[in-house]
Amino acid sequence: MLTKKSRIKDVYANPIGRDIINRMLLQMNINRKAVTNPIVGNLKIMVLPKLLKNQLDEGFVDTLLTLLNTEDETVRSTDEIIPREWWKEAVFYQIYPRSFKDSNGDGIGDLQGIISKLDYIKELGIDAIWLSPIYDSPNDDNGYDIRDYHKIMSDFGTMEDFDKLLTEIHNRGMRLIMDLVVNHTSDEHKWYQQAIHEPDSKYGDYYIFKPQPNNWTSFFSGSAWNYVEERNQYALHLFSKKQMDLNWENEALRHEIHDMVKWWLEKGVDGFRLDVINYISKRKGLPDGNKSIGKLMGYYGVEHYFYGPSLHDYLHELKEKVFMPYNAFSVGETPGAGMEMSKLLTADYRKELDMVFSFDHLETPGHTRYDDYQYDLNYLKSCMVNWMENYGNHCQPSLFYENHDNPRMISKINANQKYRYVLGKLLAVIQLTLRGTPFIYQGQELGMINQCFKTISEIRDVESLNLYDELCNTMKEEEAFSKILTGSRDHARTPMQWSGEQYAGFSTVKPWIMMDEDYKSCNAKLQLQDENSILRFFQKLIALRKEYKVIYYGNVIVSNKKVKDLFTYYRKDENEALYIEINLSTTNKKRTKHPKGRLLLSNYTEDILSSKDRLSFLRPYEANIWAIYP
Ligand code: ISL
Ligand code: CA
Repeated sequence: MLTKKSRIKDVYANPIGRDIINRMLLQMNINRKAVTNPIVGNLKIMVLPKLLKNQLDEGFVDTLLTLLNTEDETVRSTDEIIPREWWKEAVFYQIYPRSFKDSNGDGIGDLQGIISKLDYIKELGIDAIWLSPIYDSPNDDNGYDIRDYHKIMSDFGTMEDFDKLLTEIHNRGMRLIMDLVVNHTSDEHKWYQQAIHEPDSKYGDYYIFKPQPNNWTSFFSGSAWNYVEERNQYALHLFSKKQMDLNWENEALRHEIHDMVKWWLEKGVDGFRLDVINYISKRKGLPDGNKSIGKLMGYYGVEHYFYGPSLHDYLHELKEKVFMPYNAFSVGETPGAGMEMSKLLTADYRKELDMVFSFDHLETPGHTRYDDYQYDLNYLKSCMVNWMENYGNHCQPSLFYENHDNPRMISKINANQKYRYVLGKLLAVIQLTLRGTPFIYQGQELGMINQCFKTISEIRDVESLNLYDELCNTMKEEEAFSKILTGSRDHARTPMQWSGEQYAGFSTVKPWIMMDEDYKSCNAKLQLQDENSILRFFQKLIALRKEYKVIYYGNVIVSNKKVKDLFTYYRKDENEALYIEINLSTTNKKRTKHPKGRLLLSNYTEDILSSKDRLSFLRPYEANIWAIYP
């Protein structure tokens, strides 16, 4: 049992203690050495707030102790052989249906549109498709607010269209992963309607009601509570006012969710991506959030639900009763969960989730998505090295840069068009040659970048629109809009760029969200005809990954760790070996050694350099994959 008198090193030795202190240091952009050096390590934990320049108050230590005394198990490390699984070898492709392909000329992507592009996805080398939500929804948060789990959203088509899509995907030897949004439902879902109109019915306890709100805030701005006149109580919503959090403590509710998931698995779905799944267990009594943590994180109360007391029990139950009987795959979206928590959620012998998405590598320390800064690839290197060396063989990393909630990665790193495609290819080399399961987001394979939204009227995302309104209380509209422009999720939600025709071949009419002129030079049709395009490069890279199985389970041996702007590593097993060398900067980078082997793939196609130069340095953002002798 850890107490205020415990030493910082003992708290840091606790898996949850380490994750939380690392998160605070990341938020404050303080190097871990600040707490890992022996002098500090021997200090009592209660001095930590002072050490961290009083950005955290006394209450933080109490919260920390409450959290870490709920969990003392550490995932045992092993160098046993990694168990083989299809999802450890697969390349996943995420589709945001609303923006993928419109088949009936209403400007909105749909299921028949996806069916018409399955051959394109298959030729890319994809093994499994993750579909963002396609269920009936009033679209307050574009489908992440579900009204009926057993019905297809009318914008996207019918259940017949879905059955056809599933069959066509399976006919091509691919798998389909659905999005499971069960932390909350739409306030129009019949469960919620019955909960507020018949509070004494079994549904009355399906959601989280309180006589008075606490200080928790929503991720989409404002309080996390709606006043419900019908019950003269307040109802919790961590996201939009129309996304009501479910009460997972209610066993009847959990069983209804289990039955719903089984219903889709009976249809032949191969697995699920589980939306904000680490938020489903809230601390008993729903206490106020600690002010200093809230100020630092930007959201109040998060410490009471991002790793709740019954999370593991609920996930273990879901795995045993639902996923295992169908051998279904599961990947959890777990914002805020550190590496140790991720291990406890995914270690194969714990039978909870197969994988998680951790987001710590998407913003450099001290930055949030809405901060205007240039992302440093050396930070990506340090994150990847940390996960490759410390995640362990009981756990499978997920490898991604983009999804429907984040701006385009190329734009975050370097907006100079000159480097656009060579940089996109560099990112692909890292994502598809490290140990882990890659998730490619629609358009990433084309090198799509952020769009030039001109006015707030072109923005569609509830998170951006709410934040804009909030910012306009304290700043001018232009300033508020430029802040939105930096981090808006809409950058990832503009129409897929299929061709140079009008509306990029996405639709025959004006799409539901704007797009700028970029599609005229960046589109799938052009790139399929260009041997050196990034699309062709992704095809070759995925084919290489399937040929060199060392990439799936081989060891990762990183060299030049301390060399800035140079990321080099080996993939080795008893049969074969690869050497990957990458220049993370826009200046020529001296090589520390010349690989002896065969160059398999490079993001530089033309060999303009003399062999001598060829040997001595790497060009800007150059990334090469060599086959070397084991
Ligand atoms: O990054 C985020 C918070 O800092 C958010 O973009 C995101 O809300 C969070 O990662 C959870 O995302 C998921 O749940 C949301 C939905 O809006 C997102 O699209 C989904 O990915 C609520 O369902
Ligand atoms: Ca349509």
